[in-house]
Amino acid sequence: MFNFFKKDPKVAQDTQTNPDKPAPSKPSLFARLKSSLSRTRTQLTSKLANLVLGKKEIDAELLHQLEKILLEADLGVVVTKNIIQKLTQSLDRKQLNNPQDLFTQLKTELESHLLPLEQPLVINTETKPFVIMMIGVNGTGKTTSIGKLAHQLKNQGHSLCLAAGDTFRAAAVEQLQVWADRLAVPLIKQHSGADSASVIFDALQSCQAKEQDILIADTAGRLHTKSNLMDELKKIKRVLGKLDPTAPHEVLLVIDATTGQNALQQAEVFTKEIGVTGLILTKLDGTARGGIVFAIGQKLGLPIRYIGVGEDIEDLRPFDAKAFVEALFEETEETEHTSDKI
Ligand SMILES: Nc1nc2c(ncn2[C@@H]2O[C@H](COP(=O)(O)OP(=O)(O)OP(=O)(O)O)[C@@H](O)[C@H]2O)c(=O)[nH]1
Ligand SMILES: [Mg+2]
Repeated sequence: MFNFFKKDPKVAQDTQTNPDKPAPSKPSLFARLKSSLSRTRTQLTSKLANLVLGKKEIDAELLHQLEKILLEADLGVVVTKNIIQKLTQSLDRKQLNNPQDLFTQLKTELESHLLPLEQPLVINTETKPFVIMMIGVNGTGKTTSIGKLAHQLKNQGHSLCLAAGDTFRAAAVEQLQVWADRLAVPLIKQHSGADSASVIFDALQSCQAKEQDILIADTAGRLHTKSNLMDELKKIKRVLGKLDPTAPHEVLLVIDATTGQNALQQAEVFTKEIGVTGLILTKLDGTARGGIVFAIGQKLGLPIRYIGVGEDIEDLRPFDAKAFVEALFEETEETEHTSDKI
């Protein structure tokens, strides 16, 4: 695929090399984001490139083909229709004169859908502890994201503790214990099968006594029935409120991007039943359907706090709308981007 875009200066800043410093071999955040979105990029932008290949003009038929591509990349009907409508208006006003115009406007439209969702998690340090509850169906990446997030927050200088609130799945406590040991943060836990709300209540008490900055509570992704799970999560919120009426301060819903439209339905249930303040969208590295970010954003209007782009500890990223769209459109060959090394 050939590159339609010059590097955006705002994104490029992040990837500048200081000539005085030897470049470490670690790829920049942007290069990593780009490589993790490669499957979605193939699905979306490579098809776009083929679509306009050899074309000098943009016409209604081409926009029709574009509509199909956007739908196949899981952007969802509403976002796709909205974008095609805007492009059609520009075509009618003779503002889409060549493929470059089309790509430029498409990028702008994509960004404008994502920008309102870019609201990073802000830890209120006056609230001690700031309580984060991690929820979502089983296997979406809750426990792993807790580990990655705890790592980041600790590096930012916060003291924190973890609560092993998934008392249902065998080995869930051990999984979180591995993270707690690795990060050297305290884990409050009980035996498997214990009451989840009681574990998290104890954890908050302990965290309050130690004046820790942040508590992150893991929860189960599956119980015997879905209504059991919702009841348990509601109970956890209730008991937290007994110790601190303002807790939980953040309820993060973890969504697996590889599950496409299913993810959307799950998100709607959790949002309605529990109340969600932010999203973590995981496994964007494992899907060609990263366009689901647009559909989820449009449908739920909830802030996307983080995206998961791999299994490494560093692979949880604050969501950056501009970088996300840029990564979908940028050329992949690393050799063309020597400045991508930091
Ligand atoms: N490739 C990739 N894998 C991820 C990402 N986030 C999580 N995973 C993997 O997804 C799998 C499930 O992650 P968990 O954190 O155990 O999921 P969970 O939601 O806690 O699952 P339950 O405890 O069963 O409810 C693990 O193998 C993780 O390494 C991501 O962003 N990218
Ligand atoms: Mg888990």
